[in-house]
Amino acid sequence: MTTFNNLMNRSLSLLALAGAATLPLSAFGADHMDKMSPKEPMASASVASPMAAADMTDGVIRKIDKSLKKITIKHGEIKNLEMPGMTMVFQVKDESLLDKAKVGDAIKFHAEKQGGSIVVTDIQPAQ
Ligand SMILES: [Cu+2]
Repeated sequence: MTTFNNLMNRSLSLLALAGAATLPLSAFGADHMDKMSPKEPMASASVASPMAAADMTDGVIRKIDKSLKKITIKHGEIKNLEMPGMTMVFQVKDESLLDKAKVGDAIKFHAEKQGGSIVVTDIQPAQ
């Protein structure tokens, strides 16, 4: 009996935590959480990943190759990839990201791992 009550208390407090975390999200988010096991260890990681997608990194464009969809960026630390600052070549997700880009531009960009390579998915002018 004691073990059962302890388990119930733990599950309830985990559910309460999950509910609080999804409060600012849509009804879909809350519904999604209801179907998850409260003991699911990946629950917090899957909640955190959409926020990691917004990580922008400072950089300066060194080289652009539109035909190969590649851009060379001297970049600061990329926190979501745990990469220190360096100059390197990135693949870009979409060629149109290079339309407004010019060599020497200071930018903020988002890069993430996609299928084993690092891909730039967003480029914005630095403020
Ligand atoms: Cu790098």
